[in-house]
This record gives sequence, structure tokens and C-alpha cells, in this order.
Amino acid sequence: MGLNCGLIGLPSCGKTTIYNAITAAEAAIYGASEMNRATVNVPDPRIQPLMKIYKPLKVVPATLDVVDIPGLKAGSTGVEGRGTKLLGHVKDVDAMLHVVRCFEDKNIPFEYDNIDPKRDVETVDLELIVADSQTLQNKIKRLSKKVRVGDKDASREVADCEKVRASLEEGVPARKQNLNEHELASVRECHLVSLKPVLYIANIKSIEDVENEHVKALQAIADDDGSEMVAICGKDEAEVSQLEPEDQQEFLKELGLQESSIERLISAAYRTLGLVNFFTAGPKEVHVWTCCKGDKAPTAAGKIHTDMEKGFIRMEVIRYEDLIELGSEAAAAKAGKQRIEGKTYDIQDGDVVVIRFNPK
Ligand SMILES: Nc1nc2c(ncn2[C@@H]2O[C@H](COP(=O)(O)OP(=O)(O)OP(=O)(O)O)[C@@H](O)[C@H]2O)c(=O)[nH]1
Ligand SMILES: [Mg+2]
Repeated sequence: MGLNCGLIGLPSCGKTTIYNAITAAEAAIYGASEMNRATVNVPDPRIQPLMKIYKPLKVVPATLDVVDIPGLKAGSTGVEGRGTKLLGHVKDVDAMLHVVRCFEDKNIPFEYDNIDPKRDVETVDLELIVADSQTLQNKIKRLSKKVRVGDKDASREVADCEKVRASLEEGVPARKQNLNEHELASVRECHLVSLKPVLYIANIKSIEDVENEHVKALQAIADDDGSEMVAICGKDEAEVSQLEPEDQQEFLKELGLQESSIERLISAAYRTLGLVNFFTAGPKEVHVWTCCKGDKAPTAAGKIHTDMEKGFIRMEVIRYEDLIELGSEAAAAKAGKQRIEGKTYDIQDGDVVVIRFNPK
């Protein structure tokens, strides 16, 4: 399972445009009333060099699932509100990509007459908060019978839910509540949308516009949140995504960029979620796997196959850089660059691994 992200924001802030840029799709822009969903390959500049070494029959990149929902209007989230339904589509995502309009253009209709990232973020956050408060209330109601008959676990869960809900009512999104492990466990099944990590996307007029005051305002919000912000010109990027790969490179060069904004966005999403990629490679395939930073070797092996986790014996690891520098696994091994790692090894970004395990 790859990384799963949901695009949220006010109406007409540019979500679908950015969705199109990420997925190279051509989802309808105007009057979009439904959601869009796509799976895309995660670009990783290490794939090509690995292909040169292994000449594999196939390549399996990491994937990113993106969900694009229509804009959340102020006050649209309530008991039977449309916002509640929309947010239901992003309950399962790993992270929110919160798009904020940071470009001024009187020709493009918007919810408000001016651009104000702080207002916009607070407005959307409030919708998340209302939805979560409702979800918690439902859970509290559901557990009330158990509480009445003296079920201690239920009582504790309800107490945690009440606490989170009280802070939500004060306007604090769950992600900013510093919930402890116990509280997190109590609310886990609720899939609170305001608990999900956020990556802010400043949608700007052009790539030269990264310094504008609205981008700075959004950056300050992201800093305060402990989140990251990426500035993207959704419109340009959507056009770039329609070009042939060589032309895309040419275009980026003209703009003086190393990588496309989408690559920057994905890197930032990886950082936000603490994700890393590792590889398995051979003549059959080069395969990119995603896991969490700090995952131990057996957990990483489990991404490939649960049997590999259960029967894990050891992991043979070559750092990507060593492999590229030395040109082959054999040369890396000869140079003493192939390590044998056990169950307590923390998988590192760029590890090229072979798993040894006891099959069932
Ligand atoms: N100038 C400019 N216009 C943009 C940019 N991004 C989006 N737009 C325009 O803004 C309008 C709204 O964009 P959408 O991508 O449909 O916005 P959305 O957030 O998906 O809107 P809803 O789905 O209705 O909530 C369209 O007319 C886009 O062409 C941008 O970077 N620059
Ligand atoms: Mg849209």
C-alpha cells in the first residue's frame, strides 16, 4: 500500500488543478461536484541508475493515492451537511494536502473578495473540527449504555473522547492537542480528520511568485503547526504534466528548477509523514517500497510479504550510493559495503536489500 493523500481546501482554491498536475489527469475543472481519485507512481531519481545496473524486466515504483474532493464551504459541515459527506471521502487518507489560494486574479471567482490564507485555513479547519466533534459525539452516545452498566474501559474511552471533543469545541484541531498514546487509541476508530498530518500547498500565480505576502502568511501558519508548506503554481504544473517527459525536463530547466513542483510536493509529503523508500533489485525487477522512518528490518520486510516478517532471519543491505559508486552488488560486497543486519536494524532511506527468511 502506497501513500494516501487527500486534497482539501475552500472552493476554487485550485485543488482539482493540482490534482491534475499530480496525476497528469484531465479532471473537469468547472462545477466539479464529485470527487476524483487516482493512483500515481512516485518519481524517485534513484530508479533510473538502478535500472542501468540490474537491467530488470520490470520496475515497480512506489505509489501515491490522491483523492480530490470539492471545496469545503464555511458552515457546510453539520449533522446532515454536504461537508460531512465530503470529508467522509478523506477519512482514510494518511495526510491532508491543504490547498490555499495565494494568487490574486479578479477573473477567477473565489469564495471571498480578497486573498487571506489565515482566514481560509481557519475556515477549513473549523469544518474539520465540526465533523470530528460530531463523530466523537456519536461514539460517546454509542458507548453510553456500556458506561451506565459500569464498563471501565468504555468509561475511560468516553472520558478521552470528551476531552478531545472539549478541545475541539475550543477550536483546537486534534492534531494540535498533543494527545497521548492512550487518548490516540481511544479515538483511533473515529478516523478524525483534524488529527491527520497536514501539508500546506500555496497555490501561486507563477513560480516567480514564491515570495508574495500570502505565501509568507501561509508559511507562518505551517511553522506554527509544525507542518511544511510547498508553493506550487497549479496551473503551470497542470500544463507541464501534459508534456512529454523530455519536454518537461526542458521546461523545468527554463524555469531554473531541478525538479518539478510535484516532486517537491511528494518529497515534502514523505517528510511530513516520516516515510522512506527502500529497494529490492534484481534481473526480474527493481521494486521501490515505502515504510516509516525508524521501522525495524522485519517491519520493512513485512511490506514485501507478511511471511518475510514472520520468518525474518536477516537483511543484507547495500547503501544505494555505494551500489552506484561501485557498479554492482558483487563489487560492493567485495569492497565490504554489503552489511548483514538483524531484527533491530532501522531501515534507512535508499537501502538496497535482500531479505533472508524462513518460509512457512
Ligand atoms: N491563475 C491561476 N489560476 C488557477 C491556478 N490554479 C487554479 N486556477 C484556476 O482557479 C479555478 C478553480 O480551480 P480548481 O482547480 O477547479 O479549484 P478547486 O479547488 O478544485 O475548486 P472546487 O472543486 O470547486 O472546490 C480554475 O479556473 C483554475 O483554472 C493558478 O495557479 N493560477
Ligand atoms: Mg475541484
